Amino acid sequence: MRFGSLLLILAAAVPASAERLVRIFDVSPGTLDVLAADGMDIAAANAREGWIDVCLPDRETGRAALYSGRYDVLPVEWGMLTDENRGNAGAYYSWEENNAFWATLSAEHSDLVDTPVSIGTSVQGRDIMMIRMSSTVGGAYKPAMYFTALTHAREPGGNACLIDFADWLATNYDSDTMATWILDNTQVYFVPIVNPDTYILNCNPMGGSARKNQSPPDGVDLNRNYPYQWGYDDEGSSPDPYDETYRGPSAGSEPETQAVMNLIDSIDPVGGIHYHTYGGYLLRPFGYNNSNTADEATYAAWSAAMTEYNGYACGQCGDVLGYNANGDAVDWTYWNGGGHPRCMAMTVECDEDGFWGNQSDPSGLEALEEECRYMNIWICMMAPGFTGIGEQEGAPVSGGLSVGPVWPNPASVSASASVTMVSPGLVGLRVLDLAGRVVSEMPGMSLQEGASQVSIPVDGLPTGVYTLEVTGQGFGAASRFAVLR
Ligand code: 0X9
Ligand code: ZN
Repeated sequence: MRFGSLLLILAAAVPASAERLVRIFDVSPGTLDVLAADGMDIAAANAREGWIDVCLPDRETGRAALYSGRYDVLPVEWGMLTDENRGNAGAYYSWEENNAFWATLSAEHSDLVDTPVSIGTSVQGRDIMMIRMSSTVGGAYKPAMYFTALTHAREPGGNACLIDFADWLATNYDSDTMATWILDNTQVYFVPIVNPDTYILNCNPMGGSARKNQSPPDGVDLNRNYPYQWGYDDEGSSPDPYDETYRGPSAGSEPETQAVMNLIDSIDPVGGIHYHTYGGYLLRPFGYNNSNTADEATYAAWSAAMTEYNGYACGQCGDVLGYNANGDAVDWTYWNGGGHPRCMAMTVECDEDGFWGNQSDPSGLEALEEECRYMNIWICMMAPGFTGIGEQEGAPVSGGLSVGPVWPNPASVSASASVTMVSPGLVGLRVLDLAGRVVSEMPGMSLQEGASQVSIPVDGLPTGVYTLEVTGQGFGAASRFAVLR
């Protein structure tokens, strides 16, 4: 007892070394390189507005003057947990609160939420937990979606967005068309805390803003450790073990990286989001050299639709943040050269004030969760209809007829599909929306034996995921496709 109170007094007498976020304005394109060369910890950046936030020890905030005539020392709670919020993460969710939330969600919705399972252990031996959600309704093949958070241990806003989305899905299943469609047609995999060791340290006792994992001597930046183009160059990714963007001794060296990789390689997701904070961005590959992927047109269209309401800035991280970064999770997850097909992977940088800005503001956190929820819903409803991304080619032959994939997919002006008949006969073609409503019906047509190309009217359809249904001679077949406007 006496020993315990002595420890408490000592702890109160030694102030934690406070870290402050400092916003440097009017930065030129080269400023980031200079900051990185000086070993500065970049917290966030906005290339279009010309500012960079850096993390500096409390007594050294004046160093910002070296880089610009204009800078602001940001409020202390933007950069760290305040004393009263240590241990419980304030309005955010601590490690313990996460464990309780996911266990309760799975117990209360056991038909929708699997029991949390470990997909690997961290450097310090903590379980990295994964939770799968899906309903018992639906076919044998249900495409996977993935969502991760807290790769960077000081970014709890993304974790809150995952908790909100999982809770929304479970609570609204059967009453909301989109929640029902997502759980009936997909499997949603959550990894809410990729980097538990440092997250726990950041919550208690440090209240801090550490980014890397706990690998000796100073941690590895897990978002530089993924094997695709790992160490391509030293821009935004460092070979120096003491740098905040240290990429590790080898590609995929870290147990936390391996846990996420093993999961993605085993579930072959069609799409998903790696959550980070902050700035208000929706980012897409490639981050390593700022080049477009083969799916740039689709990424651009999805990004515009996903940010319709929250106004997040979209693009590659080189364009939006102003720096490239190799070895990051989104490039590797998109890439099909590892153990999974290519996947429409994206990064969200939540729009909030610093890392811990909503710690005492639950309403701010709720607003953040809501603005991100729409992006989560949208990608879950769109990615499964995007042929070539995981989707099985066409639909299985059902009795006397079969239908191939709709092309192009996504469609906008016109589309067609190949219908194969075992014997000549009359067929009916309908297009259904996600709620199963008939949105267009074509006049019955008679088809010859073998394959015929039929055109599908898509010009009047809004952006969304649809099913082409073909029926005839007592049989039916279907093919899913997307329309993008
Ligand atoms: O630098 C990062 O790892 C991310 N920003 S953060 O402030 N959370 O550290 C951005 C990574 C974005 N990468 C790609 N779009 N490829
Ligand atoms: Zn991050």
